[in-house]
Formats: sequence, structure tokens, C-alpha cells
Amino acid sequence: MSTEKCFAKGSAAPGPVPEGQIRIYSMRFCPFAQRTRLVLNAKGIKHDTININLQNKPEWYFERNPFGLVPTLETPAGEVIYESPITCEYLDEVYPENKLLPSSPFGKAQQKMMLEHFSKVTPYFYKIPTGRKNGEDVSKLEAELKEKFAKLNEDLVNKKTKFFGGDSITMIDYMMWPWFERLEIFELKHCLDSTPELKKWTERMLEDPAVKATMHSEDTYKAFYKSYTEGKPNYDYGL
Ligand SMILES: N[C@@H](CCC(=O)N[C@@H](CS)C(=O)NCC(=O)O)C(=O)O
Repeated sequence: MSTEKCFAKGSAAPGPVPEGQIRIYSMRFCPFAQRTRLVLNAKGIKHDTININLQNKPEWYFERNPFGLVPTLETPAGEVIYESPITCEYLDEVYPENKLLPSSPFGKAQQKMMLEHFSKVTPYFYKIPTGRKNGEDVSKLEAELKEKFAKLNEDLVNKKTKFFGGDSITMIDYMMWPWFERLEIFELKHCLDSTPELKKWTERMLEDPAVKATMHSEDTYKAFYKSYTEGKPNYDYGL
């Protein structure tokens, strides 16, 4: 790809997906799309990236994903796959190198159940900053988030493992990571203070090459989130 700049309404649809590659439709700061980017990186999959202006979406994007959300994958044969957990599982099945999901049906089911639990955590990363912006008291929400973190902490303590699926990174770690990477931006880092094992997990994750390859600097995140909260997201910030 020649540009990471986002495609907006009125733009021409990109050309065909290059043979031997897979395409990801993404947005540089989207945590859901980051899940897929983490898996692409961790597995060393050759891909091209088309970033989408989510405030002003290209008309042709709805032909790829009727929900109009990122991430979406597209293969050279024109197959499209969307919804972040589905894209990640697809990549893990199609590209055998560095398997991220357990091979046993129960192991897989466990990771999916953990993900369901985590889906109850992500809304706090939106509710708390929005509440603060509106001048609301968010202490109750913060206490609830800390309780969720305590559960995750307990899980690591009970398992006695470095990561959520064992002593090396597996799919579930990548599925949860993008929100932890943004704790500082959301001014929620203090919520980790009473969960030392979870905090150690975040430190270990920061050492991972795929995490390093997909993350932005704190300044870049801050600038993007400022533009986002002002209602004018600058998807191309820093390009
Ligand atoms: N359930 C979806 C959620 C994806 C999602 O919400 N992506 C956001 C960007 S972070 C998006 O595309 N928003 C555009 C919109 O809401 O119209 C997934 O897991 O892929």
C-alpha cells in the first residue's frame, strides 16, 4: 500500500487485494481493529492495510461490511470476514504458523468464554471518559471497573501463569490488550494499583514484538483522542 491515509466518502474503491496477501480494513486508533493487526503481526502474515474514515465512510465500504465497522478482512478471492474475534480466529485457522488458539475444543471454548466476560469490561473505557467529559461523578463506574480488574487478577493468580492462556501469549491476551494499552489515555491507569498480577501482565505484554509493532506513542494517542472528543477525529494524525 502506498498510503496509510484514510479513505473517505466519495473516494474510489481500492484495487484488488494483491495475490499472496490479505487485506485489512482498519482505522489506526481502533482497539477492535488492533486485535486483528496484532494477530497479523504475531503470525507474520503479509497484508495490506486500507484505513477507513469512520466519520465519513466511503460508500463502497458497506459492500465489504454491512455494519460499516472496522476491522474487516478481504482475501484475493474476494472473501470478506468481519467482527474482530471472527477475523482473528479465521487468521489463526488459515495461517498455521504460531498458533494462538488452543487446539483442544475445551481450550478454545475457555478462551471464548473469557472473551465474553471481557466484553462486559470494554464499555467502561467509553462510559468513564464520556461521564467525566459531561461532568458526572464516575467513582461508581471506576469501582466497578476495579472489580472487573480484580477478577482478571485473581484468574492469573489461580492459574499461576504469565499470560491468560499459559506462559506464552495466546489469542485471549491479544483480544484484551488494546484497551490496556489505552489506560493512560483514558486516565484509568490507577485502576491497576490494587491488581499487581494484572499490572505485571501489562508489563509483559509491552515486551511483545506484535504489541510494539501495533502501538502508537502516548503523544499520538493523546492528540488523536483530543481530536476525537472534540468531534473531529483526525484519523491521519502523524502521517
Ligand atoms: N463488534 C465489532 C466492533 C468494532 C467497532 O466498534 N469498531 C469501531 C471503531 S473502534 C467502528 O468501526 N466504528 C464505526 C461506527 O461505529 O460507525 C468488532 O469486534 O469488530
